[in-house]
Amino acid sequence: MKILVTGGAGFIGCNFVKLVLAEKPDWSVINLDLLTYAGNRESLRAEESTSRYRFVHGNICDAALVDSLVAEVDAVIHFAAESHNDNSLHDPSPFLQTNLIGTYTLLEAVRKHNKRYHHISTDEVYGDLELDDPDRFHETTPYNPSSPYSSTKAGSDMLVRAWVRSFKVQATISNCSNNYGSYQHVEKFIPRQITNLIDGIKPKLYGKGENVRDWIHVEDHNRAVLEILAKGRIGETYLIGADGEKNNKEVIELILELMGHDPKDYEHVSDRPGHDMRYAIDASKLRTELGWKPRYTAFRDGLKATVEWYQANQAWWRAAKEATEKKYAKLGR
Ligand code: NAD
Ligand code: TDX
Repeated sequence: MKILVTGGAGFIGCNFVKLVLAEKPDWSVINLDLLTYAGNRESLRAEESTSRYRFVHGNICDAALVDSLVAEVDAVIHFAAESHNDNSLHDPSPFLQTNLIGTYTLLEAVRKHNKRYHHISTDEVYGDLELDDPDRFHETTPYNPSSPYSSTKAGSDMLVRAWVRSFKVQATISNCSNNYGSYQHVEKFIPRQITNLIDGIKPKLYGKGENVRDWIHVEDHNRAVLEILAKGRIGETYLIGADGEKNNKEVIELILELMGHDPKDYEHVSDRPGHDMRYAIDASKLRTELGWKPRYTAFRDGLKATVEWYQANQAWWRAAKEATEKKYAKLGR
């Protein structure tokens, strides 16, 4: 099996490539990545010496390049995206380009070459829930995205569904909740707070911190993607989540405690405009149909290992940290 991974220099994509190379000895991987501010080639530098891995620096909107790479492989797993809500509120334009035009470009290539395609998406396409809502998101929840980021991801999902129906493209979609783990960009909530503490800066909580996210370890997400690739039904959507609901205040307090600080020693900063209140996934379809279950069931242990990874790998995040905190300072957050 030869696969094309897009966005493999990003957080989830690089963890996916590592998992595939480690556990699928007869698979080879091409990683197409533009190396935007969010991509880091160092994440897979060691793998570059493996003949089963090839890095291609390029844009998923480049139709000729995408066409030639898709022609070479059996399947495409599409992770590449502009992925940060705060950035999308500041400048939506690259989100429209990469998330919509990039997905369209890939779909046209997989249609032409009749290749298997898996689309990585987010639970944010469903909008948000009230804190006391008894229901969670499931595969039939109506789309109701809130931000430029989530609306472009929702649009990309719709393109995939239309290409399946109209052109019989062999595609599946997964919508996952918030991931945590190693190699996540320091602009995101958990790595930002860990690296703040390493640098002697107080963690920053948006608003009151009551917003709930449904945390899943990145490896559990990627193992679910492998199950969908192996056994998922074409045209189907699978929600991925590990019953990991926590509010932001709880997460920040746990990071402070794990790093030996007073759990109350954080700062409230101005809230994100339109801030989604709660995400929560019902992953029954994935569990019952494909037999997937998460391996990281103790959030505290997964978070502790993540803290240790950022402490031990400062060279990986140092350059991005400075640029990120300059950006947040301009936003007053
Ligand atoms: P990330 O921002 O860490 O990585 C994105 C990668 O895509 C980067 O390496 C970047 O260089 C690359 N990229 C961006 N534009 C590109 C382009 N035009 N052409 C080629 N490469 C390009 O993102 P992530 O957190 O790893 O997310 C990966 C995917 O998972 C995204 O589709 C995201 O919507 C989805 N997702 C993320 C989460 C999460 O919690 N991080 C949860 C659910 C779904
Ligand atoms: O400094 C911060 N303080 C804070 O309180 C940051 C950066 C965030 N937050 C809050 C905002 C959110 O409620 O923490 C929560 C998580 O924020 P992010 O890490 O920015 O993630 P979120 O906006 O929930 O989106 C993430 O999960 C779904 C990913 O970035 C998306 O790519 C994915 O689709």
